[in-house]
Amino acid sequence: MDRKLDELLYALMQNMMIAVSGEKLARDLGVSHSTLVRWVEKLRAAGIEIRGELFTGYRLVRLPDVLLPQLIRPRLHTRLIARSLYHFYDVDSTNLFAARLLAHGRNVQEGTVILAETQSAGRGRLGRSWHSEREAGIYLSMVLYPKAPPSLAPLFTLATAVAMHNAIERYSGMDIDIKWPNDLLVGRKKICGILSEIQAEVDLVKTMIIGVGLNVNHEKLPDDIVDRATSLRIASGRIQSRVEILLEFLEEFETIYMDLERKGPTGIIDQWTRFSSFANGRKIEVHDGVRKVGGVTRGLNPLGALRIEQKNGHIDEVYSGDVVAWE
Ligand code: BT5
Repeated sequence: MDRKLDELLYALMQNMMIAVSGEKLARDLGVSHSTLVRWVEKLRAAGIEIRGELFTGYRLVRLPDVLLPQLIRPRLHTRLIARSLYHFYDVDSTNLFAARLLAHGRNVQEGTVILAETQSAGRGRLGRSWHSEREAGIYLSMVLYPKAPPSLAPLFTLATAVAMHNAIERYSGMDIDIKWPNDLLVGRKKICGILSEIQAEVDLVKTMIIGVGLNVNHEKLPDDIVDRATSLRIASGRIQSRVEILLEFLEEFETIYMDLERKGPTGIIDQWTRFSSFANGRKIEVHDGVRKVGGVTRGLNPLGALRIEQKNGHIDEVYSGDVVAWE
């Protein structure tokens, strides 16, 4: 369904300033008048402003900022990532959609990307939710089959954070920090979160779904997170292009992912350590789900675990968790 809406929107975008007759649109898209009217209503319901009706012709009121595959595909130079691309105006969660694709046993190509304009049930880690304002953020999931043991899984989350860090800095010139393990920050506020979910056998990851949520053009964030979350637009004072950031990210992620598989984790650990103010000498407290570990950060171990030096000099290695306090 959403693929059809994409085709209709793309046809309208190609005739931005003039009304296109409903008859011509229906003919070009190979559908009946009543179907066309239904699709126009669906696009309107998704917040796209379309003036006119079947007999007067349809016209876009303004150029919508939508992550249309028709705009993305021709500009993408990747060999693996996003060669297969799904785009939704509304979905519960892109990670859940990816999981359903895999569960239905379809032949899901490695690198498949699922994009959404909004999510009704966007998910964070440990059952938390992800605020997904329509057309304001990038909400995506990638399906991967890394040939790696489960112990290396955290490295792929770090790799994703580094790729998004590089993409945003390259596109906008903004200064982006990486907070261990999976957040990007501007100043002390979160702009991006990553949710990696794996299905694994004892010694091999079978499938990995990496979900990324980035706040791009939000003008404000909900009251419950406003004191610790922000968007690129709020932080920079400028509207930012979701399409450009997305393209940068997909290409950067492919390079880093292939390097990780070919050359091992050293490169990614080096980059993460350079870009994160949390890597070294930072006084923090981490909760790993079982215990709290407090101390001073001393870099990552080769598997991507954070090394924390406690007061007595003992070094703890933490593989996952939340930073609950930091200075
Ligand atoms: C994360 O979890 O940060 C992972 C978020 C992943 C979201 C993407 S969107 C596409 C894909 N499909 C999904 O369904 N999910 C992924 P965590 O570290 O647990 O942080 C969640 C916490 O961040 C929440 O409890 C809030 O406090 C806060 N939060 C929620 N929405 C936010 C937002 N838009 N910006 C900043 N912080 C937010």
